[in-house]
Amino acid sequence: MAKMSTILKFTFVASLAQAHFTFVRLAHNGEWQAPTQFIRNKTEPFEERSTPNTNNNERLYNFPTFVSDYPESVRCGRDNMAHAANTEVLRVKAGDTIEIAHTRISPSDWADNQWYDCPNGRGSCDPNDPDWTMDFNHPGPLLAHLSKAPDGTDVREYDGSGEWVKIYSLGFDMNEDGSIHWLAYNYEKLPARFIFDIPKQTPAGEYLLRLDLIWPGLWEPPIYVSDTPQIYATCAQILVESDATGPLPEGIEIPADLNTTTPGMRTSLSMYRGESMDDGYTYPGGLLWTGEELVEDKPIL
Ligand SMILES: *[C@@H]1O[C@H](CO)[C@@H](O)[C@H](O)[C@H]1NC(C)=O
Ligand SMILES: *[C@@H]1O[C@H](CO)[C@@H](O)[C@H](O)[C@H]1NC(C)=O
Ligand SMILES: [Cu+2]
Repeated sequence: MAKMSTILKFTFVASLAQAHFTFVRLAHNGEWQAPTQFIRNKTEPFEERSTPNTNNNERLYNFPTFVSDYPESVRCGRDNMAHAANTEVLRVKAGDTIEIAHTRISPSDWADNQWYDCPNGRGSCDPNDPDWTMDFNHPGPLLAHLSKAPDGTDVREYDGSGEWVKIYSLGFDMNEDGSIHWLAYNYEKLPARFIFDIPKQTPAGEYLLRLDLIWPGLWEPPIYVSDTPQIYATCAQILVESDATGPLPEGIEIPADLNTTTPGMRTSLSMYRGESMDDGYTYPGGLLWTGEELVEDKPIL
């Protein structure tokens, strides 16, 4: 039964009001900031260019982005550059702690009680849910990347076309029976919290901090069974103060390295259903920087 309900949930089409999700808010050292205060907003509705495997190029606020949409949309969300100049830059110290929060509620329905009255100090919640739970409707890894604005460039003018270094990922745990449990998705129940540090070794400068949850595409070689991967990117603008003297390690480029065939971006039908992990599965988004070294970002089994 559990399996059956999982399959049904994966194929449900959510209502427009609570369709999909967007990361909209961050806490700095435990203190929640206003929604979109340091995070570039999105434009809705927004017309993406025509993309394969998607029948609707007009996207609303919480809709997914596909890897073949405009590169800017894949990097930091739909029309984000139009909002960059009006978005504040959060001043942090290397080593500071960030928490992020998402919402599934459309901006036209945003109300204070879904940000400021949430149980247990969470940064977002759904007052219409009996448990105030702000859930996710898709499984997949949650990722955070940093991209440094080129020297002399204001981060509010930076489009993210440089390299991106992964500093955090939250994937799945393995159940005793070999099935997998995505920690953000949690079967549409209360998600894990997303708390991570800006590595102490991060060089001083202005950065984009990219937040995403990727629903990998379903791949049954040699053909796609379902849609391409779904991406839910937003970017915060931060200024990192730091005494670090080392360089930032090599990162990935977006969208080139978040494509349909790059590691982690697609799974077998069995993994899609949560029944098992594909051999050698690696989370998407490149290597993970611990601050000390770059490591392969594989599930901990
Ligand atoms: C963010 O964008 C949404 C949708 O375009 C809009 O409704 C909302 O007012 C914007 N928020 C801010 C703070 O600009
Ligand atoms: C993504 O992969 C497709 C198919 O291999 C390719 O045509 C496309 O150019 C790639 N996109 C990017 C941005 O690299
Ligand atoms: Cu979706």
